[in-house]
Amino acid sequence: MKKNKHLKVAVIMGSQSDYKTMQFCTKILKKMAVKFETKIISAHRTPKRMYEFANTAKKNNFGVIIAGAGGSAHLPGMISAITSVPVLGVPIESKKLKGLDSLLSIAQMPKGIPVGTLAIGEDGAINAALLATAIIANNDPVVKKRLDNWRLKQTKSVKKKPK
Ligand code: RP5
Repeated sequence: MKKNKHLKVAVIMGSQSDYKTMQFCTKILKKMAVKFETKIISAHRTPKRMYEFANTAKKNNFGVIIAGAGGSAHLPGMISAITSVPVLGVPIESKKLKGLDSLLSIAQMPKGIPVGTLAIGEDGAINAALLATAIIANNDPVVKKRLDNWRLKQTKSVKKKPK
């Protein structure tokens, strides 16, 4: 079997405090049976850990990196600067600015080093997992089928009339 046939997703976050948001992401990945690993990596508190992780991400068979960060949320951009593995950024809702700081920090990457930016908080964490699943599904028909079924179930759950 080719090594990259079953690429993993890395779910990284700047702090333990981000996990209450990022667990919405891991719940979806579990549902989709997509292989993932979680890690706390802070761009400013653990810069060596950040470099080491990003520098070995491709070799370690990660096909997508989801990075949650809050405030001056430089983690996703820094990771993307080190590796060409696609990076999806989840802006964590911050206490002072309600995540607008995180959103703008992640979305406003200058050209050349992209970060796919999701919505602030829980919605972003869930959509990051769905997007990562879709990326993995490009090379994995079983994951694609699971994702398609999940979407179909969601569609069917929408009632035609309000009660
Ligand atoms: C960022 O600072 C983290 O991503 C987190 O959202 C924020 C606050 O971190 P803690 O002070 O809770 O560790 O680096």
